[in-house]
Amino acid sequence: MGTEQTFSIIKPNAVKKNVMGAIIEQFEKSGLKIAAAKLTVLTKSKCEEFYAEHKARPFFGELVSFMTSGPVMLMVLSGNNAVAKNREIMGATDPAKAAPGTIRKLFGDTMGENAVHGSDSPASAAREIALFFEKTEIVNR
Ligand code: FUP
Repeated sequence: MGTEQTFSIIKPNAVKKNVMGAIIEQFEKSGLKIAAAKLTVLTKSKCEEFYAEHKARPFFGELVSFMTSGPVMLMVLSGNNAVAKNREIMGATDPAKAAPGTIRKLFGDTMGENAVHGSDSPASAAREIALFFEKTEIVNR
């Protein structure tokens, strides 16, 4: 698998804990490179569009409310096998079940407030990146 891009979000609980640098260090240590980054607060409508696949789930309202509750860091990460690599270093969705040393184990609080988002496939990565970044905002690295 060659160089690919994935989409990452450092979620509001992790920004609040001031561990953006520590999380980015995990990305960089694993060989992933930041190709675009934006610190922002998501609007409700953009967040609902982003999580559209979860619209019917019972936790959807809570998820959108949390994800719009404070600043998030949106990133495009680039590297060899970036989608799978990022999923591996993030760990399981529930921090309590995430493997030792993973980002969610280190910095996640609960299933909902699990510190980071990462695309689950190259197709999701392409959709998610296009939702938040213009092509001209992404550098080649
Ligand atoms: P992941 O791909 O690991 O981010 O997990 P999902 O796509 O299944 O879930 C997306 C987000 O929904 C999670 F990050 C947190 C939230 N979620 C809950 O709050 N409760 C659940 O039971 C499942 C997911």
